[in-house]
Amino acid sequence: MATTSDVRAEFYKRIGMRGMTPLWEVMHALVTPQPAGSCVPALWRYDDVHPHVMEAGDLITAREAERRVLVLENPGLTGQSRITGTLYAGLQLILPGEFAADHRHSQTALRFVLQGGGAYTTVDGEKTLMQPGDFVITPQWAWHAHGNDSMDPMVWLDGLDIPLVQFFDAGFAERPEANTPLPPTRPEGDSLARYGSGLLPVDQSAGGPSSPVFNYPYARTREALETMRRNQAWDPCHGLKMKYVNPLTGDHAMPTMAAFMQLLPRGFDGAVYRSTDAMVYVCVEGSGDSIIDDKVYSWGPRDIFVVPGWCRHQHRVTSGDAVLFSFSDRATQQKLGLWREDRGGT
Ligand code: 1HN
Repeated sequence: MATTSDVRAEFYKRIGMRGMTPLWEVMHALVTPQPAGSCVPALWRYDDVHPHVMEAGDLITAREAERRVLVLENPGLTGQSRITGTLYAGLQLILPGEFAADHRHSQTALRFVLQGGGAYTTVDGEKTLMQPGDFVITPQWAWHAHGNDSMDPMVWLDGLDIPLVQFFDAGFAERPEANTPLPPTRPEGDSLARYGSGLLPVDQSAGGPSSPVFNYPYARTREALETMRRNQAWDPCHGLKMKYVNPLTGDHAMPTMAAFMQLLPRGFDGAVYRSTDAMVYVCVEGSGDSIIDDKVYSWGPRDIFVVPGWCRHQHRVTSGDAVLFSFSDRATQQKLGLWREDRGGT
C-alpha cells in the first residue's frame, strides 16, 4: 500500500514537471520568525592581510588585473565574493606610477582609504587626491579610474552593492577601447566646493540618486566629531555616530549603501545593539573589542570586521579614543521599509 508520503512524493514529482512545487514543504524556510542569513561574524587584521595585498603587487600589474583587489569573503559565504549577504568588499592596491583605466558599471562603489597618501581617483572627469580615512564614492554608471603619482603604495577598502545588483539582474558595465585616461572636465575640488561647503548653487535642481560630493575628506570628518563631542551626550550604543549624506537630499550618500563614522571615547563600554543591516566596520583610530554573539573580536587601526544583521553586539574601547568607519545596505533596507533596530534587547 502506498503511504501518504509516497503519494505526496509522486504528486510533487508530477507537478514538478509542470513547473510547480508545494509551498507547505518550504514555507517555514521562506518565512522565518527572525532573519536567518548565512553571513557570520568575521575579522581581518590588517597586519595579516597587508603582506598578501603587497604580494599581489608583485604578481600582477593594475593594468593587467584592471583592478588589483583581494576580495574579502565572509566565511559563511565562501565562493560568492560577498562580505555580507548583500555587499561585496575587497582590498585594492595601487602602486606608485600605476594607472587603473576608466570603466563604469551599474554597481555603486565606495572606497575607504587605509594606507598611503596622494594616489587619486577620477570620477566623471574630476580628480581627487586621497588620504587615509577619506570616504570616496563612485556613483552607478560614473566613469572612474585610479592612479598613483605619489611615492607610496595606496591600499583602500572597496565596498560595492554587487550582490544586490546581481539579485535584480541589473548589472551593466562598459570599458572604452583605449587605456588612455578620459580628459578632465572639472577642476580638482570642484564638487566639494560646489556641494559640500554648506552652500548649493542657487538654481540647483534635484540631482541624481547619489551625492554629487564624491570625496568626504577624513580631516573634515574628524574635526566635526572632535568639535561635537564638547556638547553632545554619548549614545549608549554608538558613542557619537554620523552618517555620510547627499547634501542635495539629506539622504544617505548612495542609494543602496549607507556609510557612517563614529567616535567612541576612551574607556567606552557600549550597550547591546542590533539592526537588520549587516555592518562592515573599519577601525580608523584607537583599539577595542566588539562582542558579537558572545564572542570577542579585538580590533586596532585598519582592521576590518563584520557584524551580521540582527546579531547582538556591543563595542568596548581598550585604548585611546576609537574611531570606526562602517557601511551597510541600510540605505536599501530603509527605502524598502525593511530596516529595524533593537537597542539593548536581550
Ligand atoms: C571596481 O570597479 C573597482 O573601480 C573595484 O576600483 C572593485 C569589484 C567588482 C567590480 C568592479 C574600482 C570592483 C569593481
